[in-house]
Amino acid sequence: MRALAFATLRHADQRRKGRRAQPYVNHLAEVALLVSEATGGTDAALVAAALLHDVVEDQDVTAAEIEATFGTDVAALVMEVTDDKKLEAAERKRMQVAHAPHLSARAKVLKLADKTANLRSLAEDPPQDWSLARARAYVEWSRAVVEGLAGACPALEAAFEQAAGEATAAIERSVPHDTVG
Ligand SMILES: [Mn+2]
Repeated sequence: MRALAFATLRHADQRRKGRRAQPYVNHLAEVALLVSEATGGTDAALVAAALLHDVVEDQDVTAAEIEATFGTDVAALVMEVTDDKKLEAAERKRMQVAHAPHLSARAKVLKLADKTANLRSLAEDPPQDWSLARARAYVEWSRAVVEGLAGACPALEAAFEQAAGEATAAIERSVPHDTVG
């Protein structure tokens, strides 16, 4: 609950990119629920890390601050799923694919939950300014990352597959008819 309180304060003014501009904490709650269910409620530190997983990348919180407040285990999990912001966007995406197989087992579960939640969002409330090509590329990139997480959690991998299928269906439904064929 301390992690939830911390995350709600830090992400207070951040919104998702869809038309509904949902509060960013909705995403954090969804990822936390997915990892909680995937681990049968046995890994409170992983749930805390799920609530905090975007706070370094998006809100400029430091690893040291997370470690001081939540301990080394939670901080290490958050940093495992945090991109190096010194790199260009394309390189960061490439690194996620390259690093996925080498994450710890628990970070793989968190990564799977994040990618599942993001594709559900893409299906339900896609970013308004994304082209079809960008949305399709995002699904393909997500699949490439998740390939590297194979075996981490069969139930979440199935949930990801479902979300990826729904995202692709939603994207293709949105294609204007006069441009088909
Ligand atoms: Mn996320």
